[in-house]
Amino acid sequence: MLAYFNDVLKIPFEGKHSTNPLAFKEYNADEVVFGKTMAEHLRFAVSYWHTFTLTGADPFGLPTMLRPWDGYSGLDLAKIRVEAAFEFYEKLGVEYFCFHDRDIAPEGETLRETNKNLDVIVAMMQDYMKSSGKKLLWNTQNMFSNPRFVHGAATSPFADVFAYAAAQVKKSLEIAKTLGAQNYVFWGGREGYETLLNTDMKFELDNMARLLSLACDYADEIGFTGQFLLEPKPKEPTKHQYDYDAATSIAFLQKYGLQDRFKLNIEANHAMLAGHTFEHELMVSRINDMLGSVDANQGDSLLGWDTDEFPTDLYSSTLAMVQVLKNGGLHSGGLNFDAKVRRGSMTPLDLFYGHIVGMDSFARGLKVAAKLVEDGVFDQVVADRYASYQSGIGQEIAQGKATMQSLEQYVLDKPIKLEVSGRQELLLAKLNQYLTTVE
Ligand code: XUL
Ligand code: CO
Repeated sequence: MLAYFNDVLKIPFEGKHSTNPLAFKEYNADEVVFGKTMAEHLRFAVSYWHTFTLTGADPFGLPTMLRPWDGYSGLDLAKIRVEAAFEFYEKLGVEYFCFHDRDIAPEGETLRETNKNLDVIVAMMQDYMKSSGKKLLWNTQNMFSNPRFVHGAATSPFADVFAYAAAQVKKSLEIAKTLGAQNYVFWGGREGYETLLNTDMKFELDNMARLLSLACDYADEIGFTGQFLLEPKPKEPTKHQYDYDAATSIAFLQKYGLQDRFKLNIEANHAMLAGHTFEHELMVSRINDMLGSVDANQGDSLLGWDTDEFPTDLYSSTLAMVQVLKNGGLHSGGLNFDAKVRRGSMTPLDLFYGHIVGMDSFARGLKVAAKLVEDGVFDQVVADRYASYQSGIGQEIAQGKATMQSLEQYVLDKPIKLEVSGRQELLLAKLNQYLTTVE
């Protein structure tokens, strides 16, 4: 087979003190942590779009990326990308990948032609998946790039566009079934509004839910059993996106009776854009039994847009992994690197460096999180903090036995004096201690 990444051999684990830039320092796939191997906990996936499709172009500049597939176009380009992609997964030692329909095959003049192009590439992927054992974590549909989606997809005011969107989802679900996708994602980049002055919000939300319901019905019809995921994001490209954050998305799914079919795919950079931390969004999802999968990346707090950087922040990866462990794992989900190398990092080697630092950051996060959870470092503090609900009036409140009258009686003559510390600085010191000392 042709090799596209000739400078790179299979990335080995060499440990903390390795000076080899093409080696893992923390990620040791078979090492057992907290009862499972690192590979089983982390379930890393490569995003097809950032790594094989996008070019480094931004609103101010032309493509910068230097890629082994430069110079090809159309279906030839799509085929070479598949070959290169599977070589990349193998050398990196990642078991899963994710894609949008339009990442993997070019659009034709009609949907019929586009679907034919997809069939060619999907058949090729199926062969590669069989021989390599690599798996599809999820696929999704791109209903945001083509100008037909300028006013939305399922939420477009134009019925023809809704029909097109539905047909696109139908085809992508068939692909999910063919390739055995473990999950199926909906991220609605254009499902929102630019101005309320021309928007029937209620009708658009009803239609967004209608398409998700149609997708559930069609999945049942063709026997696709993967987990549906909705990916919250507050804005960009629309001014306001309807699945704003985890809480908004959960309320939306509950209102339309979709909560048992869907979980959430939580992305770190989207959390930041919504004014939340990554761990906040993970916790909101977890406590509602809605944490399905993760788009592992990071943003830049000085910028108001989705920079999709590879995750390197060890605080964030550690606190995220605490939530994942407390969720009992990600089940059919995984950690998908919805992340791109910077525009100036244009060589193929940078693709490896980006993924290696991302994988090492989450492996380190996993090890530290496992010890924090095992030692119950924060659990005891939290339990102590709410101890007043274990007996007396607190227990009556928690058990729903207290009434307005009984509560008033209880406090009427009782001075309330609170001199209990939240111990925030001590807890942060503990976190630092674990981050620097866990082996
Ligand atoms: C966009 C984004 C998407 C979804 C899949 O911000 O995160 O790539 O992950 O459509
Ligand atoms: Co994403």
